[in-house]
Amino acid sequence: MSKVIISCAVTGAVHTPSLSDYLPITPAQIADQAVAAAEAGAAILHLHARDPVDGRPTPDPQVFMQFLPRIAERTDAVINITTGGGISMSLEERLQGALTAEPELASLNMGSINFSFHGLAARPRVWKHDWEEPYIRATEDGIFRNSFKDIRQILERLGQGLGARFEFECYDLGHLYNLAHFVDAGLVKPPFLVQSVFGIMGGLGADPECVMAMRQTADRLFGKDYVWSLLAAGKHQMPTVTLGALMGANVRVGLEDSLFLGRGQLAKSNAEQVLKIRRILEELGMEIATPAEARATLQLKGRDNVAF
Ligand code: KMH
Ligand code: ZN
Repeated sequence: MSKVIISCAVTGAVHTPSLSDYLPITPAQIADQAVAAAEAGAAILHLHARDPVDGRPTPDPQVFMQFLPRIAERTDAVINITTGGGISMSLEERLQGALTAEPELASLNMGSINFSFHGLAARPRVWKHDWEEPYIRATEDGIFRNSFKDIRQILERLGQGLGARFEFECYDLGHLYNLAHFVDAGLVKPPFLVQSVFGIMGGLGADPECVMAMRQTADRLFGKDYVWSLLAAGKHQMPTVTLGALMGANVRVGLEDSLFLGRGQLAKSNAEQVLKIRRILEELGMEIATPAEARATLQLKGRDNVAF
């Protein structure tokens, strides 16, 4: 059995500061939590930036550059920059962080979907910032746009242009077929990382049948050319990634995907979630991949070739 690569998605653009006091916001908080997650066993750190003052997701490359070097000097974990950004960002904005940092790995969302989390604003709460409640509620009417042209441009600019590889985020079976189109077109070369996403409202549910369907479809389309990983949102996070790991997948955890450690228990840090999944995997007899092993598996360009 090969070793399991743990990714940690440290802050994201779904959750807002009022939902958990433990969500990292400032560059120092993002850096500290990312480094601690790596020390806990995460080989890959998936990163978004937030406005240091009000916690709003930001595409500003200067904010990325306030935490990327701080992380890089303290850990050799692979740094993976989002190109999904946050709701209402243009494609150009979404690309700014990765174009500036030239990372080894960047996320790439493989289709347009309804990506909704308006349920997070369902119950009354005291909001720390005015932007949070409308931001969350607006997702009921939002579309997360990732057209074929958008995807092609990201592959050309970041992949062919800057040597990045991708975390191909697939929320539905059709997204695997979209990826197959780009493999056939020669824009995606093996080995490529398929991050299958479960439990987002607008995408596949976190049922075992869906996990199996994703796996079987990816096997059929890509054979041995792909490296499989999965994440699941909210309460599905730990059970579903454990199921996936038992089926041979790599796993992603982190506060971007769930604010919780267990039922009704907020995670106090990203590292807590990494330690939990690590404990489960090791109890089941699996070994955890180091950053060097993740780089070798994914054939990444290496830390010497990034711009931070
Ligand atoms: N929040 C995740 C389900 C991205 O950064 O490109 C999706 C995500 C998107 O990670
Ligand atoms: Zn993300």
